[in-house]
Amino acid sequence: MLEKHKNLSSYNKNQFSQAKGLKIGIVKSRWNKNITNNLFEGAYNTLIDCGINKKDIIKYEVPGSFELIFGAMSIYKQNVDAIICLGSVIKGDTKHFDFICNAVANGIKDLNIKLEIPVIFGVLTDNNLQQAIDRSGGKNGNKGVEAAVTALEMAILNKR
Ligand code: DLZ
Repeated sequence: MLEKHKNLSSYNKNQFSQAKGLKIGIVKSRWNKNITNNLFEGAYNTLIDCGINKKDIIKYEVPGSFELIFGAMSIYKQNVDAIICLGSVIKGDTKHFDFICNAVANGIKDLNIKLEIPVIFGVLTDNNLQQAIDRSGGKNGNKGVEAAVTALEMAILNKR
């Protein structure tokens, strides 16, 4: 079980010496934008820190997490080496949370089967706003950083 306050966002950039020249797509959802903007910042800064050129980071924005799948399909046409999907779904009073979470997780899984590049699930699925804050640059790190690190590792693996 995840330690309650563990920060999982540390990485060693030396392991990404082969990342130079990779082209990475980031699709970010606008819903809960204070959270997703922080996820984006974490992912973007991590890519730059690991040697990705600014011009090789392609950014798309979509209305909500449900649209991340279509957004990823569109960004794929830009010949990217990996796609990072960033969203934040926060539980409300209805079943919407379950439908969106399941659809997005399954949709991104399907893209990983269909496309020949990795598509990373950087979507927070939290019970409340505080959990989302804690995981988007708060005490539990930044899921955007983790998504970027995962994208680089998988893109390098795919190039071998
Ligand atoms: C409708 C909706 C709701 C209730 N909650 C969220 C959320 O917490 N996070 C999120 O990313 N999107 C949410 N949406 C919007 C849906 O993802 C989608 O944009 C709409 O259902 C339109 O397809």
